[in-house]
Amino acid sequence: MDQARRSQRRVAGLSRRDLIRIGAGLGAAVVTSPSLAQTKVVFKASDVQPPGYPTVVATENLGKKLAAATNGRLSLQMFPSMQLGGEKETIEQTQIGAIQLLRVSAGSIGPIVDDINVVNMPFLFKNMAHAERMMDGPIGQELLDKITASPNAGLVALCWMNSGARSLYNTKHAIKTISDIKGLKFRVIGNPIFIDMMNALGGNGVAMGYDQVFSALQTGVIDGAENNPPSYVFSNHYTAAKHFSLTEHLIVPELLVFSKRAWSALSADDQALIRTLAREAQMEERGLWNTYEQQAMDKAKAAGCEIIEIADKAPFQNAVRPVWDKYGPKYQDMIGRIQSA
Ligand code: GTR
Repeated sequence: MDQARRSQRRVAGLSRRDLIRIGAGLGAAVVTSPSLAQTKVVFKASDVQPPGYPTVVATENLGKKLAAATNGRLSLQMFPSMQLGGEKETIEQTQIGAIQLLRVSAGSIGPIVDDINVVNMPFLFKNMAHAERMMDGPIGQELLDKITASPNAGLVALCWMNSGARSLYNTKHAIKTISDIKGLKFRVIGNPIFIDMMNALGGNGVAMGYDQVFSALQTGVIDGAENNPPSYVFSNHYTAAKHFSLTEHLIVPELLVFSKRAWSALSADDQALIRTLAREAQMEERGLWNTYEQQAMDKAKAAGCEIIEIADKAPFQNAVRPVWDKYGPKYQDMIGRIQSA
């Protein structure tokens, strides 16, 4: 092989075999460009939420900054709206490295990393500002590190994102007091804490993928679900379930995680860059969230949905005591620290 051809095949100091090995390790698209003497890696990013959703926008912006900072060597392609599968499936794909960057709910990570379930306890956070203090401070970092250190998770946790508070909505009637929940079937994220919570509130908790909720509401397989206003509206659940009660029983933060397999193929500098940009995404998403949540509420009202304020949440808080009795002792220390954050 003459010198010119040899140097064409050696990109950024790497042989063709090296490049193929790195590409396989990253599970990402690797494009080599001889003229640029550069290896381009395009990470696959996934979110179950639609385009325009705050988590999707903040992650896309992370990708743009990554491309700018590396002269296009690293970039990401976002697959929103469950294009790559529901939340459970995309976690599995991230674990094996087929997806590199995933935005996922802490509700879905709890069954994989038990320590994370502490943030899935009903009525744990007093309000969003309290949850944000947890995310931004040492407890937030400690919980991210627990995911990363978990040997079976296969994930590197990069940052948190705001997801507001989750409330109950249903197709049958207005829920004004706790007795109105009785006998109704509510979809929850597949996590035993949420099933127990729903049952403790007097309903029947049914675990189901986010991708199935809309049609299950339409066909009557479930009577209701629980989520934040943007998910209620921008996943179209509001067109089937007209009664939205502001129970705000859960404040479940979101997470941005990287595939550990792909992560270990990156240089320390690239890892540090991605961590920095993820922290920026955490802050950016928060600003987007407040506007988007307001838009969702306005849209639901304009569509004639009944938005019910719950003046007294105490009966709901009392009803979930069995959940605290069952799971609380396990997380006692962390719960105490979060409560005083
Ligand atoms: C949303 C969250 C999704 C997913 C969904 C669900 O609020 O953004 O990641 O967890 O809830 O209920 O499945």
